[in-house]
Amino acid sequence: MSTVNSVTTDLDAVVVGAGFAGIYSLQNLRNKGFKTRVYEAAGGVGGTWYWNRYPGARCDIPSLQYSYSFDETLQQEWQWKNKYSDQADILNYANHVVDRFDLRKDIQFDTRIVSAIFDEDHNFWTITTDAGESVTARHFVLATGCLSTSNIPEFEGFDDYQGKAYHSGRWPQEPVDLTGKKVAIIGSGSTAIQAIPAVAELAGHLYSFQRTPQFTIPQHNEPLNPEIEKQIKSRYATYRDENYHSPFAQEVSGNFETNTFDVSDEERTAEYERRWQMGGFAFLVAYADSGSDRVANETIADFVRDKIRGIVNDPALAEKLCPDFVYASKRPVLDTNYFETFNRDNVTLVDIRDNGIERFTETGIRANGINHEVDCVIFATGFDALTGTLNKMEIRGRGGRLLKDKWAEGPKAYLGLCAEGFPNMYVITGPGSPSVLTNMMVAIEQHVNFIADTMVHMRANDQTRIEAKLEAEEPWVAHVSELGHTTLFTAGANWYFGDNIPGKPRVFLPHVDWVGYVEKCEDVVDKNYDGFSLA
Ligand code: N01
Repeated sequence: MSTVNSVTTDLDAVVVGAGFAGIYSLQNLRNKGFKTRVYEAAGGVGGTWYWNRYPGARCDIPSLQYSYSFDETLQQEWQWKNKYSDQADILNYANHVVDRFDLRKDIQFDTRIVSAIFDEDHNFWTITTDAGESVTARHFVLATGCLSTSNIPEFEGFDDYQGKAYHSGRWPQEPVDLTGKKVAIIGSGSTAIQAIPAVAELAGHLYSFQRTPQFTIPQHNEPLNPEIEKQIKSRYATYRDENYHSPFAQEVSGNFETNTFDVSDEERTAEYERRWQMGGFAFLVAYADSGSDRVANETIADFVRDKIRGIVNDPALAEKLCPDFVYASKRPVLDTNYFETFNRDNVTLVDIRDNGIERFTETGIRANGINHEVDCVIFATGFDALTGTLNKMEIRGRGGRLLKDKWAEGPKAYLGLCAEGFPNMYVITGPGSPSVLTNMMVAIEQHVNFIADTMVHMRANDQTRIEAKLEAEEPWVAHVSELGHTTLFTAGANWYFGDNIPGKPRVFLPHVDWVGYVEKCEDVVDKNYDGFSLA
């Protein structure tokens, strides 16, 4: 509880969202003596892992890394089953952490925050729920997730369609029985590539509606090797620290000294084969220039296309599955038997590259002049990333200004964390921070630690207001964009730019250099919160 100018707030901090960012915010802030409450729209914790229950949902960061590092006993005790964990295991873990640290009592479920208004005379936020309840707090922490607002494109005739329809990111809590059903999956991104092999095992027939084929690398998931677990756990803190200081905040087997054409064709192909067998995101760092030079990058694209041609039996079908964009200009994907699935008799690729989906009908989806009758449609059509959820709330900062209006031409936040005009408000893994280009667990912990330490600093110095300065925010936004354009992440249409959402301003959202970002944050603190004004 805080008091300033004789105003006492109900809480020190309100946190929106009980995914991994919200859970750790609560744990950390409560530990530091801040009275904190989390509001969560869902009926349980887990965020992304609460909602994304579609068949095949799995993390593509190894379990021993995609987990909290903040508590040594927790990380030693918890046992993962697999090298890469599925949705159910990750959700179990989230629930375990919440119970282990007795956090549930400070989380209000089934409650959506609809507005937050800043009182600039007394430096606090009034936060209102969809039930009309209001609460005041000095600090307002948005742990709302990067991919939490589903994108369901508008399709002609959708209202006529009589079958079932689900978005992957709002999968029902009750089981969905796809056994023997005719199922359509729209999309070919990370979600669809996980769902297609799993649904094909269940469905009578699966139609994959593909607008843009994707590069995907085998994940090679397997039961967690006890020897590797033992070895990592014997030096877990050091291992975490090494990853914290590595590109993308994870263990990378990178070759940062040699360029692609420094080696012979044979040597390069052998290296790519090794990385194909290794799985994971190994291709992005195969050579120093893999992610920045188009010609170098094309050798990866050629290698993967040859793999597709080797896996898919029908040569014409294989060509339809071959992507023709710059590798990693869309988010790289990992799979389990994705291309193999197209050899099954019960799977049909519907190539909509040229004409798109014509319309929904009462019985299914019409494309290329054919009505594909289905019982169920799965929209694997992605998200309004990073800004969608924030812009839906009425967030008013100084002078009653709406965050959505400030961000009308694209999001602006210093360090991707704090927006000028919105004091005492923090966006965890927000636009302009490394977020989706990292191991999110590490990025979350880094942001939460920054916020909690800032609040401690303010408390120690009798300060009640922190705000990003415009003269720090503007160059930061330009820097994020410039840095992005030194890489091939920006070399195509992409949700990193908001290209998937009609009308969304085209701004490159993630900061591409995790290591540089962490150094910058440390430097900001060392220089007494350089770029912020504290009062
Ligand atoms: O969404 P996407 P996603 N008609 O936007 C297609 C994370 N993630 O849910 O490319 C027809 O990538 C669209 O086609 P196109 C990860 O960061 C992580 O798959 O626009 N098709 C595309 O194929 C990922 O990047 C994991 O031509 C339409 C697809 O829908 C992010 O979430 C697992 C269409 C959307 O792909 C989003 O992935 C899953 C239309 N009108 C997701 N509109 C992990 O493993 C869109 N599409 C951790």
